[in-house]
Amino acid sequence: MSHRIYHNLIGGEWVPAKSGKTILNLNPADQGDVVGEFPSSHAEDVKAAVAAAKEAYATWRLVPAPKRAEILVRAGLLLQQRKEQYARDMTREMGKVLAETRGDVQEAIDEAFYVAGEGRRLFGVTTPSELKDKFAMSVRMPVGVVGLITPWNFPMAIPSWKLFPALVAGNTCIIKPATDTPLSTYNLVQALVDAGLPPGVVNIVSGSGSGAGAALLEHPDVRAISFTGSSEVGSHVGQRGAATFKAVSLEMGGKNAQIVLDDANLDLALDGALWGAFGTTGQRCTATSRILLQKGIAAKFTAEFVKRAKALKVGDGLDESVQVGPQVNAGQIETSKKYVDIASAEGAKLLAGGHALTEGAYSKGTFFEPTVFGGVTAAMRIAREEVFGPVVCLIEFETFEEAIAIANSIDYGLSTALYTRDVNRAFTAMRDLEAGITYINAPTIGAEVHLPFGGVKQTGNGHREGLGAIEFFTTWKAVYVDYSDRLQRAQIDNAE
Ligand code: UN1
Repeated sequence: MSHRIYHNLIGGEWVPAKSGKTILNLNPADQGDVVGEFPSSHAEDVKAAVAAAKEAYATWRLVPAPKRAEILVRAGLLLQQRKEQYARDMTREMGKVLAETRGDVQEAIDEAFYVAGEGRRLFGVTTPSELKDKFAMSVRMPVGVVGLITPWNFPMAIPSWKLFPALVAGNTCIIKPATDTPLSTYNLVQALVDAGLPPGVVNIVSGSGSGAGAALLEHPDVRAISFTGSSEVGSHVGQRGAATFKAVSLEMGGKNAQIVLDDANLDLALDGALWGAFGTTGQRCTATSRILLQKGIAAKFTAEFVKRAKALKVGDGLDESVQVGPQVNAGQIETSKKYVDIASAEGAKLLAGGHALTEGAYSKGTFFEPTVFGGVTAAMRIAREEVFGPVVCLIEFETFEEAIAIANSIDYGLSTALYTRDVNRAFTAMRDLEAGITYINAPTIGAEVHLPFGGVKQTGNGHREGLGAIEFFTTWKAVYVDYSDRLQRAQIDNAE
């Protein structure tokens, strides 16, 4: 079957990688289905993209922010019109089920309208000067040319979290999409282009992390890098970015806990755990990968959870009756298998799943059974390390305080959830859980675009997307206007 060949977008032109090399984008539900062929870019392509972004910056930064925002509004409307097609493209390249890829496109639509509003805010502050007849204010300026490195699990939403705020703030961008899922970035950027985005303001350079990603990181004219991916790669990105004084925003791993207290609405907690653990085939940085169960409900919850996990329908995400799609590629299957081995060797008890699915229609893709481990203790690797697959572990505890301590005992701090009807404990957990996000009576997944998104400890380096993105994509300038017509020396003449 013939497939389409895609090019990089540089300075408004669609051009192949200079090397002529390409990477195939395969459907994880059917590896014989080639979604498209994308450039394998390297330093010379990145160089051209940065030059184009730099040139475009000279004019884009001067476009009034409310006008920049109008392009986002139009792009949001186009995404609404194209939602179904873009969701289908995304399921085909990434695997998650249609309901979820529709949600992913919806998240980009939400982001467009949310961030477009920022075009009429971008507030600065004024403050009294310490001197007479002097006016003091601070204004937000764009950072310049920014590099965006995005993951495969939210192939349109996460690029939108980075592109839209960067654009409204007046930056120009080079985006390097994940090698597994470039098409959704192309679709997103196509909507921007069709909405009237001028050439060079957004450039796409497809390729691997070691090829295109590294070159972006090393380029001296790139002033900021926003990265979402693993903590291992993120640490490297942060260190290399520091070498050329780039601002670096890192959003990385999680080992998110859902705590269920004895007084919880058990059905609700079960629904939440199932969705949190196996939605997106467990491939969210917010995925529930530890379920902490208080002793009183543990046995009942475990039995019911295992039953429901086993009943989930795994298959091609384009089939509307499927609940759990494939994992994105064979490497992820290997990681899931590796952690099943690790957990078994540590003495955890396999209660459901545990294997790759390879028979019949499954043989064409990269499928893994929804997997549940019981008898897990907080010290085990399966309770501490991110799997990024449909593998969840159950940990039992006696007291609420113990649950908080277990939840906090890991190196990550992205999302957490507590199921209880006790308002005092809910508020205590909201204060004491070490995480960027805490849910009460809702699962660990499902963040909304207009709240701060990000985490503590090895999940991040202090920045936030959503509410925090404008902060990252702007830099403050302090402006003083002296209208006294005489020299006034700060800290010296203010004693008068
Ligand atoms: C991610 O997994 O990197 O909160 C992002 C959620 C989604 C975003 C997840 N809205 O689960």
